[in-house]
Amino acid sequence: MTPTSTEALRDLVASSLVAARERTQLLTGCVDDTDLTRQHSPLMSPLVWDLAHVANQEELWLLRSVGGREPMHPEIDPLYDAFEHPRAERPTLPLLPPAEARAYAHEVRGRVLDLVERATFSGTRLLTGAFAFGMIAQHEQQHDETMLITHQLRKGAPVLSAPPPPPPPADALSLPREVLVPGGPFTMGTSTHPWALDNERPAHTVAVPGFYLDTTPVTNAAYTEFIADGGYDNPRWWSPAGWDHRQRVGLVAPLFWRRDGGGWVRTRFGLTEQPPPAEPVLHVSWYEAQAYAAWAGRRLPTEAEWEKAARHDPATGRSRSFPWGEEDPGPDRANLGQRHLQPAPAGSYPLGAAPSGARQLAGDVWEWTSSDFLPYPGFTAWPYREYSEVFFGSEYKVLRGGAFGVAPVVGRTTFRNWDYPIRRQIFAGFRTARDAEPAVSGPGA
Ligand code: AVJ
Ligand code: FE
Repeated sequence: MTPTSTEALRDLVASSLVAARERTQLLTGCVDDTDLTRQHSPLMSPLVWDLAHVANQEELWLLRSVGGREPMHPEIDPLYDAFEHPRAERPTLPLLPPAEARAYAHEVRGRVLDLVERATFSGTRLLTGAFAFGMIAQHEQQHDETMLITHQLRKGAPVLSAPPPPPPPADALSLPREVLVPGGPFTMGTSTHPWALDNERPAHTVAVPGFYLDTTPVTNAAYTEFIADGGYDNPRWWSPAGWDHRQRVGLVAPLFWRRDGGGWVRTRFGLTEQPPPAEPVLHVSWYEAQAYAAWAGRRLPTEAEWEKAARHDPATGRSRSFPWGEEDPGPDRANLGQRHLQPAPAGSYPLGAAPSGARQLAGDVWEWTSSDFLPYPGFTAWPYREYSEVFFGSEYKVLRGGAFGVAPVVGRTTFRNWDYPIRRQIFAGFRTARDAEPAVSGPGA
């Protein structure tokens, strides 16, 4: 996405906002008002909160900050400020009922599209490269993913449907288990992508020693072996905090899995089915990912390793926007955009492979990394501290790559997601890594 003319940028802004709204309408239009206002999990907001929050942020940033307009309904602002009310509290607030939330979102959007018609996308930092518009399209898409998680947590008959991902290519079963990423520096983050968010900036050089990375995310079949081998019952594989958590909440398998005779079934958007063996495992916490990696004699990749494997091109020494290069993600390269309601089998999307040979580094499942969510050197909060800065620290772990429910506008390879290491409702899986050169052992080792 690097439109060269104002008109191309205008079209990109409009189509990005429209795509986000179509998805919001799909996710909020397929359930009744009771379902929209109910809380399906204490981890999530009622869907009607997400809907009005998306509109409120759009009003704040595009109509007020960029457009200089007066607030439309200043009295509702505090209701939709994510920092004033934790998710668990939101159902008790005097929220706009569904019809009013829809009308508000519609009204804001109409005025925003008028603004887009006249905007010049220059003069202020918010306007340059249409940043504020891109940020708002991404914000709505991020909440669409949040709403998709709410749908996954919702009990009841399926209301969403989508075709399954295409079958994997013929070579999927004969891929090498891991790829080598040779040691050396690479460029992490970006200073140039106009819609990159503050935590992806600035670009900086990071030295990464050589390592091996799984060619694909860890599959349900591989993860089931870990379960069958007693992985959940052996503290040896778990970090102390992970084991403590595993004991306290009684983890035995990924979220949404349950025993069925000798095997397992899972629920996925209201359907109960056997976990497809070749599909990347989903709904595991960072603690489970870490235990699996230890059991496999490996470890999680660091965030820098992950990004290097995903975008460093050894032929040019440069970092790409996507694993395959600069072209926007299409259906032949990555499972993004909620085209499907599940990850594609491991080994899919050969056209989306990174220079390292690793596949599915964009789309399918978010991948836990071993890293804490920290600012890059030279970070400055922009345009608001509450997007990233207030979350930096060791409580949150970074996830990379995006899942099947991530929109292409968010799917660039520098994008950083983060969550608590206990979280499992997110569309998270992982892949494992190991050092290329065995570490030099210390005295007595
Ligand atoms: C980047 C997914 C962690 O949902 O908390 C939405 C995105 N920020 N509204 C979140 C976000 C503000 C954020 N994550
Ligand atoms: Fe938000």
